[in-house]
Amino acid sequence: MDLKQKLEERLGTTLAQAEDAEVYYALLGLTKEISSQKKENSGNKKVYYISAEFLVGKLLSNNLINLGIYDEIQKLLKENGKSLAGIEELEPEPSLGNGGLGRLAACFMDSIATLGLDGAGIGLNYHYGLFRQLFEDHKQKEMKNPWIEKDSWLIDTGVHFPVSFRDYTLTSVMYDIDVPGYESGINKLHLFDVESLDESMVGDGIAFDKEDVRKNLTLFLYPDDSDEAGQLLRIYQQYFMVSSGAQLILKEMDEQGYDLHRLYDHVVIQINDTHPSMVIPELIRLMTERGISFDEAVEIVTKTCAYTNHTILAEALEKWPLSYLEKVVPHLVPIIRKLDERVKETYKDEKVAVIDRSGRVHMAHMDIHYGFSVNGVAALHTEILKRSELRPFYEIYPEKFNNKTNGITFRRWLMHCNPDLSSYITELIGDGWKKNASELEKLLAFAGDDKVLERLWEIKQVNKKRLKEYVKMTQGIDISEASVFDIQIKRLHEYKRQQMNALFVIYKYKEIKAGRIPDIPVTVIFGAKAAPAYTLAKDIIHLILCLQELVGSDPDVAPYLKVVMIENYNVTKAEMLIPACDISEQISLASKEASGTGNMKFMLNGAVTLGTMDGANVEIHDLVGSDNIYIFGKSSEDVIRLYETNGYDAREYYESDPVTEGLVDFIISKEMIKLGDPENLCRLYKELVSKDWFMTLLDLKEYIAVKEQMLEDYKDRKSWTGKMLANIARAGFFSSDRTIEEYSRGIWGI
Ligand code: 26Q
Repeated sequence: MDLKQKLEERLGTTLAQAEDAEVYYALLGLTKEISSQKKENSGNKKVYYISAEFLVGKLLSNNLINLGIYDEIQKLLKENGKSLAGIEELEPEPSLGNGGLGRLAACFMDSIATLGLDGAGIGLNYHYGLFRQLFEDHKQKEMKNPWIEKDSWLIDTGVHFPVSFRDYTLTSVMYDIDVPGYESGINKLHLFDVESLDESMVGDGIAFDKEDVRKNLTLFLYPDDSDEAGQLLRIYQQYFMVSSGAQLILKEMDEQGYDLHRLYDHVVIQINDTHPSMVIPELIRLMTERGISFDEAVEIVTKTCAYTNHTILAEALEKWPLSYLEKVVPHLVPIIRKLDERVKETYKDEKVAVIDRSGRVHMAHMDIHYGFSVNGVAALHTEILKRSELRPFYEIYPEKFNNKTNGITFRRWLMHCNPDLSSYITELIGDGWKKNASELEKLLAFAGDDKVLERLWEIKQVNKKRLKEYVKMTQGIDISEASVFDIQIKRLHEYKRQQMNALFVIYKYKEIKAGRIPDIPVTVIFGAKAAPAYTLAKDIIHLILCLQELVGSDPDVAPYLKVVMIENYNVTKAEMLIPACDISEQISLASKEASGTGNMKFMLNGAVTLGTMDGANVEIHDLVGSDNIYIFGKSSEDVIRLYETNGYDAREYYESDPVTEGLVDFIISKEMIKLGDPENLCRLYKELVSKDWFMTLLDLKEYIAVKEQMLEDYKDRKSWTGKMLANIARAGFFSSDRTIEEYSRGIWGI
């Protein structure tokens, strides 16, 4: 295939003469054409991964890599005076997810295609992904975040379905995004959109008329759900997604000539958290419409659906009031009532009811009773589900529970984001690791090889320099690649404890002010979006931005300590930050982070973890051993006990330790009040000393001590690079190819 000729045909001019933007669209078109000619993965059983979020990120480089033409295109562009990196900047990022759950769905699509499995994603085509974050007056401001241009990755399939709500029927239109596997066939990501959508109802920000559902249904990812209109819109979205998906599945069954009575022989539906749970009553409804008895429909659906739990935070477990469902999807209500009655006939324990005494539908409970599999996303998380959160269910259905530790695609999170490390690994151990990630262990043979360790250091330095230049260009902040890059990037949430890291910054600031100068400077980097209605999360962003200014403008401190909060953290920025990291901050309150996947990305790129024994950190610890990870903090058992016994008293920690007191007090010191908004700072201060629901002060002192130890150990370059190597070599387990093989064998039977 002559790629140059094909591109120039699309351009109508020579590559050398074309503008970057023209080249981008030509590459987009060519990539779509090449993947359309690939064979679709097929089989006699197909997995449908239904998810309200697919955080795919930019697709150009990823697809070029997976189609096997990345190197050729890169060379071609270079020969014609263009850079692929520059052209990629023109691609808008589809931010169709909030964080971990959405990014996991995208990694899974990549691995399902790579393993050649028959599968498809089902989701929604949000026109504005997660909001674009701006900083103004040290505060987060939300702007709309469009990604669909005249030419985009979307393919209009012409397929549509009617979706009926109480008051009207909408038409869903199916768009596809091709998902090419790495040197394999392709699968489809089906994103449903509403035909009657009206983008003009949105200004610059993210405000819009929540009532006018016909015009707004797919405008935004998870609009603010702090009021009733927001929650109803969420139910509209969820039903729109699952009804379209269920109709598609039945249509494909018909086309294959399969017997609907044996749906489960040909179809498995993986329900990604409870957001798509209405697919259960909807499928039952559609099957009874086709003449199957209610009882049989229930049995068929139960053998077809599998549920993944991603959280144990009570506030994130969906419970919809029946009255809301009556307003949106009254035709599902009698079905849900019947499903609830069956449960109540068999089990007296109120804790396992589908509908509780207050008339709320527990979506997870419906999934567990009417699905054949329940999985957690890391070993510890699954154990906590079995032992505490879902214990009554585990007692009824022990055989349904299983663990599938999360994973990440090494195509995006190593080959694409860190090409230098990627080719060096290949130079050392060959390229078998790209298809068989456990081969990374061959790197252990170089554990004592100074030349190899030195090269790992150099690659890290190059990546740090690249980040430094980017930070300077985009945010005007000077940082030095000679400093330790300490990075915490993830959604802003109290349980993830960005506030604890901010308290470390205050500690370091005070140390330096007192003349205790660190031998190696430290750069503490944050990236995080806060939900628009999450007040405390926004207060924490305010604190960090104030610290960024305080530290950066103090000539006594700035040479030794910098704080950078990256604006509008997203997948594209993660791809730049992760390869440049020395210390990976994974400091959630033990028992609260189901798995984490950023932790895996950092490890794979040679960062050393500073973390609690939470989520997949536990498995990282098991793999690398205590010498190659820094662990601190109370165990999940201790934390769970503290919650059960009401045993944590923030004020006690605050008052009994002068160091802790000094750090927390600093939040409302005159230096800070001068820079920031007293309302935000005082609210955060009060929260920390009087409530502190996620126990920041519990682990603070140990956190500071262990981080100091880490900074000390960093000085011994040989020993540090040894830790880097150990982390890279042991990361193979966290390939999403491994995770998907486990789903495939253990749940899907494909
Ligand atoms: C629920 C109700 C109402 C409105 C919104 C929601 C909602 C939205 C998004 C609840 C949860 C989410 C997202 C959860 C999520 O991203 N969980 C993360 O999943 C990752 C993949 O399994 C894990 O690695 C993380 O530990 C987990 O936090």
